[in-house]
Amino acid sequence: MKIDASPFAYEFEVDKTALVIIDMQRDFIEPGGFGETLGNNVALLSAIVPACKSVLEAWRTAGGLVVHTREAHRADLLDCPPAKRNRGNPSLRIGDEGPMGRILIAGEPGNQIIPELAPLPGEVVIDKPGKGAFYATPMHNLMQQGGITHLLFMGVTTEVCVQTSMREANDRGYDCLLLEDCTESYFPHFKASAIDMMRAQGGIVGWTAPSGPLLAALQSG
Ligand code: TIU
Repeated sequence: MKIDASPFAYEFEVDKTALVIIDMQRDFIEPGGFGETLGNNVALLSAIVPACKSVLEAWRTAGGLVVHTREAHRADLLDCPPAKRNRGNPSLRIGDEGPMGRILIAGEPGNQIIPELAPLPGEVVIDKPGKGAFYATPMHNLMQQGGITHLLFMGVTTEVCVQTSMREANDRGYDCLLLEDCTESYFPHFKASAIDMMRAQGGIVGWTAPSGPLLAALQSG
């Protein structure tokens, strides 16, 4: 398949491509979670949910591999460096009890992916202790075993976990496309800048495109 993208057309084969949905978990999208403890207005992020859902459903129908990530720490916090826990003096720290359970801890209610985008049985779910999907996770091994060469990115936040993951993927040799209307930041100008910098210099980190051309390509097979 070939779709219009920036800085030029993006070509991929569905069976060698994974849709990677970064951290669409309650911690970032709902009040009372990690995003809000950092001082952010979380209301901005839910606007992308319908577009993400359309892409996810079309991708499932096409039979493509789906990967969901969650920023998640062990209950004993052994995978959470004190520097991360203390940075910015948040109102509630990672591991503290919040309105949706312990902040950013695997298995807690706040750590679940929002119901609209919930993983289906058999889809890959990666719990990651860092901002990137590759650091201290089996992501690269799983993609290599699955013959995946191309990654389509959605999720939050654009300039933090999405950008970090896409840069990690680019350095490992994947051709990456970021879906512009399926990613969001607490800072709209950071979203715009992150998109610009990733596709600049001939696609130095990868490609970007709105979801429309992808949906159209998937529908026409
Ligand atoms: N704070 C912020 O913008 N993001 C994160 O801490 N994690 C993710 O982006 N998932």
